[in-house]
Amino acid sequence: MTDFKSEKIYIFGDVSNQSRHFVTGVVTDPENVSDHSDIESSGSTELPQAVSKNKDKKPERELTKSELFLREYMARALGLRPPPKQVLSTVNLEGVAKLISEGKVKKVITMAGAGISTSAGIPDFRSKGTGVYYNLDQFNLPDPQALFSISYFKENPVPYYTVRKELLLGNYKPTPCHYFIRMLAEKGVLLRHFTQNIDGLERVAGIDPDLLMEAHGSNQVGHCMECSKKYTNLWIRDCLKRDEIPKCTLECCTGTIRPDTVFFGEPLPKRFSELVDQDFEQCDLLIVLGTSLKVQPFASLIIKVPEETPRLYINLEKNASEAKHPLTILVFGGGFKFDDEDNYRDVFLESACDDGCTRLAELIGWKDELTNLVASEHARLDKEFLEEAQKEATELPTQMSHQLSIKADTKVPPNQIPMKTNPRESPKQKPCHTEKKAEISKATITSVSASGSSNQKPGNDKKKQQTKLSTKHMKTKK
Ligand code: CNA
Repeated sequence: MTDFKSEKIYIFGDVSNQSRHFVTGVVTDPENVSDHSDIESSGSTELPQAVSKNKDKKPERELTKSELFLREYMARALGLRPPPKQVLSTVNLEGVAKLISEGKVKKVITMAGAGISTSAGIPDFRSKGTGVYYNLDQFNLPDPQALFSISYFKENPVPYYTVRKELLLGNYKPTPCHYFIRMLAEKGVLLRHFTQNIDGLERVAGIDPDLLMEAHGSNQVGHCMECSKKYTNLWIRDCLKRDEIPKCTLECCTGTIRPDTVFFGEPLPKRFSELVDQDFEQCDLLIVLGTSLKVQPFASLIIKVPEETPRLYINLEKNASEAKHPLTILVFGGGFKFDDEDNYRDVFLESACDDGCTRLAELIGWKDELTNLVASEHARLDKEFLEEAQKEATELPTQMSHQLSIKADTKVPPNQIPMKTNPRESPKQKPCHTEKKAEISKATITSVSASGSSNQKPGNDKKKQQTKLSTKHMKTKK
């Protein structure tokens, strides 16, 4: 365990790709970036394009957004511009609530991180003691981020799936904070919810998918890393329940199934940069919830709203979001200015997200509605989870009796289970070579032998290695 819990800023995304327009960089210490070697891979590619309108005239060029920002910043620093208008009547939670209750904001953006789901039972990354990064000793990783790096996953998916098993198998209920975001949507004031979370709880909470931007993807689907065949979360869950690393079911393929989430070192979805460009310049209130703001390019979104736009940050800790070093300010735009004398728009509420959102709802006059929404939705989900569990319990004996009947059938070896035994998804196995093989493959799926790992098919001596998750690795939380 080294400096991963410190002030490092981590980047999701291939800076040469979709996220090019962001000022992206890894800053070992955001307050000490004078050494340029500390800024790796600046992805800002908005270099001025010379636009020559008239050959005889000096070429004119349009200023890029970054240049405009710098020009405005410098002009303001030199006192050449009037200070931005203060929108909040008071720079505190009451002031924010007043804006909402008086209908003065119509384009609210919410930005969230793992902290909005911890009260649902899903650990975040960086909370001391409970965060995922504090519970990885058993894996002997080169560094904690390796767990979520695509290169390491390709090499060894066991630590990832062992840690993620709990998240993927759990039935989690959205938190009051999730439902507060839904209420903003239902009141017609939510422009977009940008989340770094992959737990899908925003969808479960009933937030319209059009209003959602899951910046780091979602674990609702996955695909084979070799042949790209799609697999549902439910199918992946079934593998994990059997303590197996999900492997492609196609006879000709031995690929590992990966969830469609963004790993470190991968580009963010194209829709992300499109929506950032489209939404942030219109935003009239920014609410940032439960994130350490350490992962780029997400973290620097807070500087993309207009200068007048109030910004509310609800989190258990303030984090290093207040930049002080001039170079940090130039690179990342300054961050929040909670404690500055001339702060006219940044409000920090040191609080759990649920409490903070409930307090905000109370000040707006929505508290009863929020409480009722949470209660009714939780009751509905409890019922659904119970029905699901009952269904699974009744399916189990069916699966076992089916296996017994197969054992009696000499055409299929006893250690192989028919496809039908996976009730939630029947990935259609396509023939790789011949019809005959296809017939056989239809009747079989990979099974784990007593020794640990083989998939034998009649007439096919190819063995598909199936990695079994070690039960000693299952529990990562203490
Ligand atoms: P992080 O770096 O672990 O930071 C979480 C922040 O939330 C910390 O500053 C905590 O102090 C704060 N926090 C924790 N609990 C609460 C609470 N109840 N109320 C208020 N604040 C709280 O996580 P980030 O989201 O900032 O980092 C981005 C990573 C984490 C993304 O790539 C995510 O995919 C990833 N992640 C997601 C999940 C999930 O989907 N639920 C879980 C764990 C990690």
